This record gives sequence, C-alpha cells and structure tokens, in this order.
Amino acid sequence: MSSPNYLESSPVSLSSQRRRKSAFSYRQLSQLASSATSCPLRVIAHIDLDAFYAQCEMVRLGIPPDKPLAVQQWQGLIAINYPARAFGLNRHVTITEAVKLCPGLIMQHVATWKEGDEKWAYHEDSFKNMATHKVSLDPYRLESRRILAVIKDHLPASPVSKVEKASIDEVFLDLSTHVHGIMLERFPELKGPPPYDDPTEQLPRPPTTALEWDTDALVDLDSTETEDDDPDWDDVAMVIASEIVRGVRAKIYEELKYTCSAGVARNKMLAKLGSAHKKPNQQTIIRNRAVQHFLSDFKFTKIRNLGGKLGDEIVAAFSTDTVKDLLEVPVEQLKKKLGDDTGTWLYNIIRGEDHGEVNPRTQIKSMLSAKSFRPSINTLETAVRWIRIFVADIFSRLVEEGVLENKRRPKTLNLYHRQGAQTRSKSASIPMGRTMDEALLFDAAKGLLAQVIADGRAWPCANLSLSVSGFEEGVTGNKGIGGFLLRGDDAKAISAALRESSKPRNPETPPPSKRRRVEESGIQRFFGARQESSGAVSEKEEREDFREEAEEAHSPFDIPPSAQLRSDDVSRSHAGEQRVESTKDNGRYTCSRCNSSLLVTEQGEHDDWHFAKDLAADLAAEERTSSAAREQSRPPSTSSSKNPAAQPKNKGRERPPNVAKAEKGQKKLKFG
Ligand code: DCP
Ligand code: CA
Repeated sequence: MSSPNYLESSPVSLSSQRRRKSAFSYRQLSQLASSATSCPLRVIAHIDLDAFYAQCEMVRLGIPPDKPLAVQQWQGLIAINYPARAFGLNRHVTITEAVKLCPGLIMQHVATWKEGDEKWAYHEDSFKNMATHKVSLDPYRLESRRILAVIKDHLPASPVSKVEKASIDEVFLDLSTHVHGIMLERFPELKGPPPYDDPTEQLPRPPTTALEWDTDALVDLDSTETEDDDPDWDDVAMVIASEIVRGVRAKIYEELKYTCSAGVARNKMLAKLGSAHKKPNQQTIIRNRAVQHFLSDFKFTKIRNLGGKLGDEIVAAFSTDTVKDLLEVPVEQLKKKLGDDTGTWLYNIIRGEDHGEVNPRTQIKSMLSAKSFRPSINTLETAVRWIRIFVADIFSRLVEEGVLENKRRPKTLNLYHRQGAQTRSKSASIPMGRTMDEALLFDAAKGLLAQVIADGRAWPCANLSLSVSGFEEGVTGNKGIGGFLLRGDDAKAISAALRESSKPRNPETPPPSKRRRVEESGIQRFFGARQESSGAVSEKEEREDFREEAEEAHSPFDIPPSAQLRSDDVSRSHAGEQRVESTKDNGRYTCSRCNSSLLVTEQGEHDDWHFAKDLAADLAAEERTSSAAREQSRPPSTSSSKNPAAQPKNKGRERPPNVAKAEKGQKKLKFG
C-alpha cells in the first residue's frame, strides 16, 4: 500500500497483518496532528489559478467564460485563457499570429501607469506607449489577495491549516492538522491510546468501504499496487484533504468567479506536479501508492530545483533526463558524481521524498517598482519623472499596508540603476522624523539618484528600480529627529552633481575621477538592505515590471531568454562587476557568457537575464549560508561536492523550475 519505508515496526507477516492492521503507527498519526514534515500521512495541497491574468480580465470585463481572451503586454501575450488555447495560442505566439489563428480573440492590454498620472489605469493604445508608460500588475495583485482571503476564510485558522502564498496565483496548503481532526471525528477508533501505550503499535485498519473520490483525477497506481487493496489511513487522509480542497475551489468560484486547479499529495513537490497535471478546473490526487508511477513518467528537469544548472549537470553526468533512468542509478554513484549531500537529496527526491514545510508568511517585507528602458534614457529629467511614478506606485501600496495609520513602515529606501553592463545601487534610511508621504519618498529617491549621478556615467540608463524594505511594525511616535539624507561633503557633492547633470553634457569631458568610480559595494549594499526581505521576484510577474512584494516571491529562474544556458558558462562574476561581451555578425551575436547565438536586438534582454541570474545566484549563496537549516526542502548545498558548478539554482522556495514556462524576453529576477 504505502512505501515499506513507512512501516515502523517490522512487518512480521505483511500479508496476514494487512487486513487487520494499518501500515501506519499511532505515533505517525500523532505526527499528522502536528503536521510534522516527516509524517508519512501528511497531506499537502497546491492550488493554481487557471490562466490567471486572463481570468482576471474576464471577470473584470464580464466576458463569458467561453470567449477566447489573451492578455497583452506591449507586443507580447502573457496570459491566454483556455478557450483561446483551443485555437493553438500560447505565450510564444505573436499578436499577428494569434489573431490569424483565433479571429474572435479578445486582447486586453495590461494596466499601465502613465507619466504624470496619480494611479495606474487601463489605457487604450497603451501598447503604443512603451516609452512613457509603465506596466502595472496591481489589478492582478489585488485579485490575488482577494482569492487568498477567501481561501483563508474557508479554512480553520493557522496553525490548524497553514497557507503559503507561493506566487501571485499559487498557494500551498498544509492540511495535515485539519485532516487529523476530521479523521478522529469520523473514525473514533483512532482516538484511543495505543495498545500497551506503545506508540509504535500499528493502527487498526480503516473500514473497507470504498473511498469516495468524487470528481478527482487519480493518477495511475504503481505496478506493485492494485485498486482492490484495502485503503489505508493515508488514502483516507487524501480523500478528506481532497474534499477540503474541492470546497475551497468551490468557494473561490462562488465568491469571485475564478476557477483553479489543484494537486493533493504527501508533499509540496508532488502536490505542485499534481495541480499542473489536469487543467483547467480540476484536481488531481497523487496517492502514496501512485507516487512512483506518477514520477517515473516525468523528466526530472520538471521537478522543483532540478530545472536549472543542477538539472543540466545531472543530465550531463548520467546521460538522461528521465526520472525512470535515474531511478536505476545507485545512491553511491549519485553521491560520487554530485557530492554526498546532493546525491542523497536527488536519490530521495526522485522517489517522491520532500520534507519542505508549508511556510505561512503573511507580512510583506519589501516592495519594488521598476522599469527597463528600451531605448535607454539619457537625462536626469526623464529619470526623475520615472522616479515619481515609482514613488506613487510604492506609496499607494504602502497605504494599503497601513502606513498612514503607522501600522507598518519601511526603514530603507533603495535605488538600483543600470547603465550598460554596470549596475549601481544606493540605499538610505527613511527618517522616522517625518510623516511618511509621497514627498518624503520622492525627496529621498531623488537624493539616491543624485548619488548615482555623482558617481558619473549615469547615462544612458537601461533600468531604474526603487524599493522599500525593512518594515517595522506598530510604529509609534512618528516625530523625532528631522532631516533626511546626507549632510556635509556628501550633500555638497550631490547638489554639485545635480547642478552639473542639468547642464548640457559634453561627452568629450570625462567626469572627475572621483565620479568615475564604480560603486563596487553598491550591489551588496542594495541587497544588504534587502537581506531582511525574504522576497524574490516571481518569474511570472517579472517582466518589464519586476516589482514584487516579498511575501509573493518564490520563483527562481532557469533558462535565459532566447537561449538555453550552457552548463559550462563562464564563471560567475559579481553582479556589480559583470561584463557581458559579445561578438556580432549579421545582426546576430554570440554571448560570451553562455555562447548563445542571439539577435542583436535581443541583447539588452539577454544581458538583463545574465545580470538577474548573477544577482540571484549571489543571493542564493548568501541565503544558503545563512539559512541552511531553515530550508529543508531545498537541495543541499553542493559546496563540498566535487563539482562546484553543480549548485542548485533554485533557492526559491517551492516553484519547480518549469522550463516550458520560461519564455523569450522573460527575465526572471530573484531578490533575496
Ligand atoms: N505570467 C507571465 N509571464 C510568464 C508566465 C506567467 O506574465 N512567462 C503571468 C501571467 C499568468 C500568471 O503569471 O496568468 C500565472 O502564471 P501561470 O504560469 O500559472 O500561467 P496561467 O495561470 O496563465 O495558466 P495556467 O492555467 O497554465 O496556470
Ligand atoms: Ca496559473
């Protein structure tokens, strides 16, 4: 029934005991109550909204569910509803192709902030205004919150059920404690103390009545298992969990009219694979007796943490990308090639073992607003205009967080600036002495920009981002020492820089050497400030506008836009010192970092991708060192491995690196 690993006492005669005794012990049942990650009866669900942004637009516009609709961002499609998918549309199809394939297609552009506006809006023709508009994903973020609220409302409060928001449209639920409670109500025989007070005693067998799987999709069983085998408590736990999940999904539909798909299994990895198994509007249960069969059909690169470089290393080392083949490899051989920790981790993960915790994080830890400029911008005036938009964007979100009531308030403001391959970042404390308002943030942000300019070589600028971090709770006494930013020499340097930058610039005159200095510690400082944030930018949300609230952040990235990263790419330099050199020929060029051949027009995006990847790798390394113990679900660090390159790339908590989801032009930037 379940894996023999789970048998706590030795099965003297499994066949004779089978009918009378469960494979699970009293101790394991009580582990279910505390949702212990090692409990074999554990029940985890993953819920993923179907075609999320597309559904948001359909609900907002009142479009009937059978009408094909796609969400447009500039010249690309970022979400396609299921009726439109029936016409062969996907995210890689151009707009022209999409209209040809599906003549009745409704295309809705995402909301944008227009320069000078107080708030984002749905603008007609925004797709023509990439230079002056900035994408806003706020409408989807707000819907995401409403959905999360419905889910939480429908479930018992933590710690009975644990809800982890995994991205803008995904949650994990740990239903173990909740399910345990229901099991005890339905099967009072489980309430009694174990015979002889011995917790290792096996439980009585559940009644043999057929389990009611209702409309659930059940994946096929392992070859050694049969449907006729009597159910055990793990099956019962799954049925109960699937009832709960069906209820949650019905509630989401009833209250908000969104459909979603779900997976129910014994851990996060399997639950997540399950939710993607059948879409839309379905739920898949992966019973313990079906795990091996279910997994063996997968390419292991689809499994969480195996989509990136680590996956590539394993493919290269064992000349296969299938779970089935890898199951044949003895653990000793995995350890030999990948190091002890990674080898052991891999051995377990392909056998469906994942002890990652569902981690309810509720508080937003940072907020980011950003814009990539194509073409780059060249003047202080333009930069300041964008900063005004960033500030308005962030401030409106701070208001939602209760900053006006002094509920929460960020301590640090960070500005990130990219010019060619050079990146700089500046941060400053947000003073407690003044009431938090747009003017305060705007002044502070301009001050940071001035510092960047004071360093010299600020233009042309390809990306600017502003973020706030270091939130403090229940801020009181909002009066104190006034004044902000820098004083003395720094202040003088900044005002000089601002004066100078407003003069027409003579490209022949090099800036003073002091200003030419590259801010070597900039990235560290920027992300140093961000270390308090556990956030990352979701690959889903990260496009031009890669801002994200830290609580929503999980997605690591795996492949560069337009090109698969070769595993032998150049050794990673620090993000702040990154140089992306390339050779150009006939409108194409070869990236010196990954040897990909790309269109010259793709270079900006591609360089961004490397940049983002380096940042993420740095942060991953940092976080790995600081929180190795916290993250049981992550593959172990391979620093002791024979192959230092075989570092797991996806420190992101749980999103399996889904190669199919990465797409051209999609930067996947992870912030710590
Ligand atoms: N998204 C994006 N760019 C991507 C992937 C996703 O902008 N490359 C955005 C749009 C999606 C949302 O994130 O609607 C959620 O991403 P999913 O990968 O979950 O895709 P969907 O929800 O659109 O479809 P599915 O039904 O397959 O989950
Ligand atoms: Ca989705």
